[in-house]
Amino acid sequence: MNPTSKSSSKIQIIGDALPNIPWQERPAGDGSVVWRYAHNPVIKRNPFPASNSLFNSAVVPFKGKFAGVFRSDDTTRRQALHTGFSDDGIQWKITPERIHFVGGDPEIAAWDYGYDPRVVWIEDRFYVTWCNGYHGPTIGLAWTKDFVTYTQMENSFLVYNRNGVLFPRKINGKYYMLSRPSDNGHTPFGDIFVSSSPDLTYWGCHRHVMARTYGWQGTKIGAGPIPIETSEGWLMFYHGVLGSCNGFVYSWGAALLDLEKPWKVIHRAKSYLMSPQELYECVGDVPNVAFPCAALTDAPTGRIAVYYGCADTVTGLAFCRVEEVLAWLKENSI
Ligand code: BMA
Repeated sequence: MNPTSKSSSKIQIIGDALPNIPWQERPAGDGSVVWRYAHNPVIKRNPFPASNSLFNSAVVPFKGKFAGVFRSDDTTRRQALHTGFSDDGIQWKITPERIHFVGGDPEIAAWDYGYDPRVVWIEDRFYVTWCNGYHGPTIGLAWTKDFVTYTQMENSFLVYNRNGVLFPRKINGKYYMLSRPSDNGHTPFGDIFVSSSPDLTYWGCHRHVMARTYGWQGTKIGAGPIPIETSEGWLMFYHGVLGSCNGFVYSWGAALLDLEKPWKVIHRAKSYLMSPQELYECVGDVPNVAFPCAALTDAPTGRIAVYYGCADTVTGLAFCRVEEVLAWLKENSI
């Protein structure tokens, strides 16, 4: 594939236009499917004094601009979620006070820790999922309309679980969520599953989606940004973890899931799309981590901007085009 050639393919993103998507063209001579923002990291580690690190965060279009939920580990190294706003998706104002969820059943609402948020618009509001501490990590769920008040709902699953990622619409009348059952530590295993729910409270019909395999995705895998609906299936970016002699290495790749039965994998990447190679991805609090949690899309042009955590310290931005990712996926499928 020549990634710089204009594709005549009919692959389309099903979604809204986002003409102000943060964007840079692929640098001349760069043959990679995904390319990095030239001024990464787009968000540095300490946008407010008590922040030790700012990474693995979720952004969405909001009122013609952008908003998001951000993971900041503070200088006591507790993990919390913060709101942020931006005019352009590049310069962010992050609220120093952490999000205080309201409305949750007191039995589950006591705050322990929260990290790795995802945010999605479904029907009439934004939903936030995150890794929520409740006798160990599970999937927390809340909704907001204004990024000021966040109403907490029931935790979606039993402990231990991470990487809960909602689909952006109901499928055949049910909500769907990807997740990665795990353990209470730095889990040395993990496959992606999908569950469905009539009401976002009661989850069932759990189906296996993909297993860890080898190499960059040999130890565990987990869904990344909200899946992107395309004319050919759900485009799911996901992280894969390699166990090296010196610890875990987090890269990310892509898969295409069936639109009606999202546990059916149509294509799955053999090789990674991005591995930690830049200094800010390799050096930080946790070396060698590239961990995507959000993607903005501009449907008419097929442009995609991915936000990813770098070395559990800062936030990076990368770009790709849907028709090129899918062409690459078809050629590089397991
Ligand atoms: C996972 C989570 C992620 C983190 C990753 C690499 O278990 O804690 O937030 O990015 O490990 O350290």
